[in-house]
Amino acid sequence: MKYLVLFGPPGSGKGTQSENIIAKYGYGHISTGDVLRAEMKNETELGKIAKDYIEKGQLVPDSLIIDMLAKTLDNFTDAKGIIFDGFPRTTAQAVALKKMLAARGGDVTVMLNLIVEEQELIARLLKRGETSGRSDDNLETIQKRLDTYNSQTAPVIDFYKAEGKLANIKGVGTIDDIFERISIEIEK
Ligand code: B4P
Repeated sequence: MKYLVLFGPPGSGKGTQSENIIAKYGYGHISTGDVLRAEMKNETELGKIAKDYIEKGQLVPDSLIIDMLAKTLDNFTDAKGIIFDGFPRTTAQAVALKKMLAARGGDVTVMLNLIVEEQELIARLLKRGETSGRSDDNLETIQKRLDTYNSQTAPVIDFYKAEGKLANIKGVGTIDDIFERISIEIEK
C-alpha cells in the first residue's frame, strides 16, 4: 500500500489536490482538518477542545491528533493507498505515524511538499474566507497559522528529507498543472 503525506503551509492546496488524487488513483483520504471540523460541528468533546486551538491559529495537541488518526487509519485496510492531508504537522506526529505504519508493515512512500509563497497563501485564504464560513480564514488568524506553520510544522520537512522521502512540488500555477507534477511523483 502507498502512503502519501501531502504537506504544505495553510492554503497551499492540500485539500484541493487530495480531491484530484482520490479521483485519479482511488486512494483513501485522511484530512485531520476535515475530521476536526466535523467534530466541531457535532460539538463532541474533541470538537470543543479543538475549536479553541483552531480559532487561535494554533495546532491541536499532538496526543489528541495521534489518537484520532489511529482510530481513522483502521477504516482503510482495503485501500490501494492512503493520503495523509494536513498530517503530520509536528515532528512528534511524524514519529507517531512511522510507528503506526510500521505496526502495519508499512512506511510513508513519499512526502509531497507543496511550495507556495506567503503572499499567495494569504490571498487564497482570504478569498476562501469570503465563502467558507471558517472561523480561521480571517487575516489575524491566517497570520498566526503561518507563524505556527513556520515554527512547528516546517521542521517536519527535515524529518522526511533525512528519510529520503522528500519531493518538493511547485504549488503555484493552475490546479491541473500542479496535479500533473504530483502525478509524476506518485508514479515514480
Ligand atoms: P487544514 O484543514 O489542514 O487546512 P489548511 O491548511 O487551511 O488548507 P489546505 O492546504 O488544505 O488548503 P486548500 O486546498 O483548502 O487545517 C485547519 C486547522 O486544523 C489547522 O490550522 C490546525 O489548527 C488544525 N489541524 C489540522 N490538522 C492538524 C494536525 N495534524 N495537528 C494539529 N492541528 C491540526 O486551499 C486553500 C484555498 O486555495 C482554496 O480556496 C482553494 O480553492 C485555493 N487554491 C488551491 N489551489 C490553488 C491554485 N493552484 N491556485 C489558486 N488557488 C488555489
